[in-house]
Parts: sequence; C-alpha cells; structure tokens
Amino acid sequence: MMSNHEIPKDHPRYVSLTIRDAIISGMHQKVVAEAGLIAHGRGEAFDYLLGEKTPDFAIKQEEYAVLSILNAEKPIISVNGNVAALCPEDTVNFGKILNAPLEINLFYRSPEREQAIKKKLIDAGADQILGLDPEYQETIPEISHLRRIVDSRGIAASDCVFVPLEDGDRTQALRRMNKSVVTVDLNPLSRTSLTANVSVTNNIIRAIPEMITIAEEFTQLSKDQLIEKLKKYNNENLLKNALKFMSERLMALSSSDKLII
Ligand code: PTJ
Repeated sequence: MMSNHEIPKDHPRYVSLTIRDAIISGMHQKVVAEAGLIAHGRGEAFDYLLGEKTPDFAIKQEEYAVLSILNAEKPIISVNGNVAALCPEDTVNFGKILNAPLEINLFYRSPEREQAIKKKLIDAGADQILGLDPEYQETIPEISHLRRIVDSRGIAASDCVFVPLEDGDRTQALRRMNKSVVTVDLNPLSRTSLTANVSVTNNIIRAIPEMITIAEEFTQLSKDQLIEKLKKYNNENLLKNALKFMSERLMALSSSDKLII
C-alpha cells in the first residue's frame, strides 16, 4: 500500500518526500516498525546538516567500510525494517558483490514483520535470507531484547557485522563478542556511530549505491593491498571530520546573506 497522496514531481522536497513515502508504505506493509518512522525523522534532521549530499569525508568512511567487510573472513549484513523499506535492491546487490549473506534481525521482532521483510528482500533479488529458520536460531546472552536470537550460520559465526541504522546496545554487545561492527548512521553522535569500528555518516539511500561502486573497484585488489589500504583510515578521526563538516557548514550558513540554498 502506498500512502494515499501523489507527490508532485516539481515539489522542492520531492526526493525527501518520496523516501518518506517508502517508509510510510513500509510501515503499512509491516516491513517498518512504528518506531522506524521516528528513527527516520531523526535521520532526516541530520541529513539537513549534511546538505542532503555526500561530503568527501563520508566517501572515505564508505571506503573504510567496504575495505573492512572485504577483509573479513565471514561478513554478514544485518537487515532491519528501515533498511528493507529504503533500499532493498541495493542491499541485496551489495551483499552479492561482497559475498556477505543477509540476516534479518529485528528490534521489534514479530513473525509477521519477519515474513514481510523476507518477501521484500526476495522480491529485490535475494537468494537466501538467514535469521528465520528455527533450526539455526541460537540465543546470544550478550545481546538484550529479541535481537539476541541470531543465526548460527550468520551473525553468530561472523567476524564482521554490517548493521546499518542500528541501536547502540547491540553495537556494543557485538563489539564485546569481538566482532567488527560497520554501520551507516546519519547521527555522528549516536552510540552506534561512537562505538562501531567503522561508522558511515551518510544517508543509507546514498551510502549503499556509493559503497557498491567502491566495492566494484576494491574487489579487484589482492588481500595484501586491502590490508595496506586499511591502515590509512581511522574511525574516530573520520567522525570528527563529520562533526567538523556539519558545524562549519552551519557557521558558513549563519554568516551568509541568504539562508535558502
Ligand atoms: O526494524 P527494527 O524492528 O529492527 O527497528 C529498526 C529501528 C530503526 C526502529 C531501530 O533500530 C531503532 O529504534 O533505531 P534507533 O535507535 O532510532 O537508531 C536509528 C539510527 O539511524 C538513528 O541514529 C538515525 O539518525 C539513523 N538513521 C535514520 N534514518 C537513516 C539513518 N541513518 C542513515 N540513513 C537513514 N536513512
């Protein structure tokens, strides 16, 4: 079900409203949790601070993210409702390029939502979805809530978990389990951004397609070249660059003649 009004193409906020529509439709389809709407709004606010474009520092974060996933022995992509609603095809393609399976792992878990998200990913071209087969489900004590139920072939066995739009508790729990955590989160001050090994401060709508392009290049590199390249990145410095970018942009705007850009 789509939301019940047409967005005029000439609306100045057309792109943003279209993305919002995908989240609202996702909620009607049970893909997105109700709280996913609130999470999206928070993301939108931070995207304003970026100017709704990918800055240079974010490209570096995306390179770091791709390198970390490529360098892992057993990477896994953890998919929640917002990710499935916003960029199902890109997420599936990203997993295929990086040889990383998809696992559905939800904060607001329900069988209905699991099936709706599975359908969304299968329709987007996914071959296999982990996380739903009771035969392979195991419970990890480090994680609270229903998110503690993970797939023994996926998150449980992985050394690197890509968890976009994540909540901070799980990021910290995954770190305690010695897993490398890679995230995409528009808020550079969220606990997820601050505790992940690699944080991409960008809208997932832009980040995943850009990371696909980066992955197509980096998959040509040898293991030694990957390890060498990885040494150049530092998550904390890149997060500081994100804060610097946002604050400098606001400072520049606050002293410019016209605020509308
Ligand atoms: O589908 P479920 O049940 O697993 O639930 C998913 C949500 C997102 C509801 C759940 O994980 C949650 O409550 O997350 P939080 O704690 O609100 O964190 C979501 C983070 O993602 C926030 O820091 C937002 O700023 C950020 N965010 C929201 N939309 C985007 C985003 N980051 C990048 N791109 C976005 N489009």
